[in-house]
Amino acid sequence: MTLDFNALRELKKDQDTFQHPDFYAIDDLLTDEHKLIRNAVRDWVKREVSPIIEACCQEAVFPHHLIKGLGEVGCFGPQIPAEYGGGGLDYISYGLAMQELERGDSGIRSTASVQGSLVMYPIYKFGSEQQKHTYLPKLASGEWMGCFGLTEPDHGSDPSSMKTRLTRQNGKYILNGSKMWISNAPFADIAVVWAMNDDGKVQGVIVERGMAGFTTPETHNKWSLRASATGELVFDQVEIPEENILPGVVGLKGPLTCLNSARYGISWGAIGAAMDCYVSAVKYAKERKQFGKPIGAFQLQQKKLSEMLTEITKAQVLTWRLGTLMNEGKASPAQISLAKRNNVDMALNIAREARQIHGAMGITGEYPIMRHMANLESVITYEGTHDIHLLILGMEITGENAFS
Ligand code: TGC
Ligand code: FAD
Repeated sequence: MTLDFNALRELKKDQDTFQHPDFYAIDDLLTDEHKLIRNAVRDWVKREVSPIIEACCQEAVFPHHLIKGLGEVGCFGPQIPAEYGGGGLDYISYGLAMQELERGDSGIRSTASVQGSLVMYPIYKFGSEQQKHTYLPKLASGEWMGCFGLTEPDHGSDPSSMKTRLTRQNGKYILNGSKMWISNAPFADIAVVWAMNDDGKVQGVIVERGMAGFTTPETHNKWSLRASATGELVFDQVEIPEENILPGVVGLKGPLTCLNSARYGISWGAIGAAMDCYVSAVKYAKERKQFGKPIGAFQLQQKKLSEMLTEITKAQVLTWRLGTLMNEGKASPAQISLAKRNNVDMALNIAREARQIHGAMGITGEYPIMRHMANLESVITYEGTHDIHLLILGMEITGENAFS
């Protein structure tokens, strides 16, 4: 399906007038730089994403043309040092950028968080100087796109049982196996892939499109994240040059360290989706009249709206504090799990309540509600499911591992 993006942009120009709720004046805790980044991404989303995103989701089209703009507005690796092409910004700036992108659509935030936290970050953290200089600047600008392969058809929550193998054969490294549910896979130029080496340890490698035996079939028929491209990574005797192996880490802590950064970004992103649903619900409740009054005059609707604002405000305070801990290098994986788990669940509940406030209109593409709700069904599953994050917290509290 070909969409006329220029026509859509013209048709829906200036229609997105979003202002974020800030009941506890969280803005007072932000620096001028934070607000600058937040506003720049928000303006870009209003101009480039909002007018086209509904059509993209309806038609299940990934808007490739947005990649350049995402790079220009600094959404690819804002937390990566500037010497490698990143934004050199702090974690609150990174979080605010993810919030604004997900306010537009979870799929667009997904594209950016995979690129920044799951492709650039491992290369920055675990790569050689040569790998950093070769890949990071091109990934920061969006000239190259990447994806992150951890999940396999038979191993999602339990990546330590992965089957993908990196073996030494006749002095060469050979990769065999497959990954599934990989965001950006169908168009990625490179893939950061985690495989089991000959010592039975997880090892990261950079696989480049065009390497013989490497294919990326697209996954179709999704009811969620329809504006994001998802696919498989298939490795059939792929020869990996030694310089493509990430030298800085061995073991599952490699991919899990990257997930800390991405899960943190999601905790902010989910607030964006929740805000969009809340703002739409408030407007609708004030305008829609039944029984001679705006529905917002009825107690039941006020309860829904009050609880939404309460939950958004709690999530804003939580993520701001987590951001300061991230900046100080003190955020623990369990603290990140708490925020990802709480905020995505919060956003999904708000989407469901907002859908009810919009009545039948809530199921249409006239409003963003159903799109956010369907997207959040993926967000609550990827980067560690809702239940896995609960078990991470349970282990932190009790010292007992209830995973296995
Ligand atoms: P376990 O034995 O607990 O740990 C193995 C090693 O890893 C260390 N570790 C961590 N290191 C850094 N950060 C963390 N969060 C860490 N968690 C654990 C740990 O200290 C240990 O190190 P060492 O040195 O002793 O070896 O591992 P386990 O096999 O028992 O698994 C634990 C569990 C279940 C929590 C983990 O496997 C897990 O988180 N599973 C969920 C899998 C997941 O989140 N997959 C996400 C795939 S990527 C994705 O979804 C991208 S979507 C992107 C988008 O579109 O936005
Ligand atoms: P399973 O692990 O099979 O879990 C099924 C159910 O069992 C869940 O409810 C889970 O909570 C529960 N469960 C599992 N283990 C336990 C336990 N020990 N105790 C209690 N309950 C348990 N992966 C990547 O590597 N890269 C990507 O870019 C990526 N993008 C994605 C994009 C989308 C749109 C989606 C939907 C997924 C993506 N994923 C990606 C995969 C994602 O990370 C996995 O789907 C997720 O980790 C869960 O794995 P699974 O789907 O195999 O579920």
